[in-house]
Amino acid sequence: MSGDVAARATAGFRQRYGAEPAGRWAAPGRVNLIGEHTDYNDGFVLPFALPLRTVVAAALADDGRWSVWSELDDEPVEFGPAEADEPGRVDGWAAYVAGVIWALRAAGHDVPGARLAVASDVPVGSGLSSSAAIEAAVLAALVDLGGLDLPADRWPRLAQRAENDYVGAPTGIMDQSAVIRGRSGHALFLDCRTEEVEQIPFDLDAAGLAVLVVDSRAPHRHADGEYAARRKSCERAAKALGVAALRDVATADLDAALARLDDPETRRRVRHVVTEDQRVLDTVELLRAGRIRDIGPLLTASHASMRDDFEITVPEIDTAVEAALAAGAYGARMTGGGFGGCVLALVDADAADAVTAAVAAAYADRGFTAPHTLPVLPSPGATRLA
Ligand code: GAF
Repeated sequence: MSGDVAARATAGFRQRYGAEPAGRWAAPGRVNLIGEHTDYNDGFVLPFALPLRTVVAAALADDGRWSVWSELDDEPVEFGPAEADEPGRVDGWAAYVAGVIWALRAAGHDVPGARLAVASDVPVGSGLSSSAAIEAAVLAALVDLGGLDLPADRWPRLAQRAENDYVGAPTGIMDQSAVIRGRSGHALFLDCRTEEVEQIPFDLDAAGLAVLVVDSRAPHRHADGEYAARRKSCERAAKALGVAALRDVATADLDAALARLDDPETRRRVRHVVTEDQRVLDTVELLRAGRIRDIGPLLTASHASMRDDFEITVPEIDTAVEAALAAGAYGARMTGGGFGGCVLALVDADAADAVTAAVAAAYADRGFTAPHTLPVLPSPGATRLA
């Protein structure tokens, strides 16, 4: 896969369907600056959209069916309303497309038949939300092509429904919100209960800073089952504490809440979520005051909490964080659901190469597969391309 991602989607469309697409729609991947496993606890998150994007080239089809080609496969996947209306009937990567169609139809929208070709620079399985990217790009294409009456602030919930109920992954609303509502130069402060957002200025260039994303290349270890288990354990804890969600446990009441829980593992899970919500709020305060460097210790504390309390990190991830910090990063943490995926590190722009090299050297010492590191800037969310 080489060349510009939009050109690849267009070329794929022409080759598969022998016609010109009516348009091209793009949606990015995301990283989460801070606020992990807080979204499904009705809490706070602070992600931003990446410059890496998924592009869908598409046109209407008058047979009322859908055909989707992706550069991950040779042949297009084809289906009609019967398959789209039954969660699970379409599987693999195409389930994210069918899921969006399912969620639109379930919400009463008249989804037009379409042909779609998908190309992506968002790596699959790295924890950068390639699934939310394809959901959002397909959603943008179908809303536009069909002239559907669906304002963009309702897209995240709809895309989440596709993932929860069609694909069957019990994720929260962070990823879809980030890739749809992200804005260049800003992090998205999202209250996952009310879906209220505030765009928080995060101008790395002006501050002489960089955010490095390190793809740990760690094999995913039971990520789906462990994610679902964490979610269940949080829901059980909320019930035991008599609150609607762990977001309702105030930081000042944390010790009292922990004292009411018998199981030490559950106490650790609750402590992570409640302290992580507070770290998001503290990070937002610092960024509002323009103090970007000062968020470093909060990022690192978030990592320690995920490692020790939520227990979702793996050796490759911890190694990358430690090496980045030892090489002078202001802060570093795992980003995303865990059990592999990526680390982000906040560094001086002119230290980016040294930190990248230090992480690679630490990996080599431990005999891990070489990591892949790239600097990223907060980028725009889902959009139609010119
Ligand atoms: C994954 C999920 F999709 C998100 O909803 C969120 O829970 C995240 O893990 C952890 O913060 O990306």
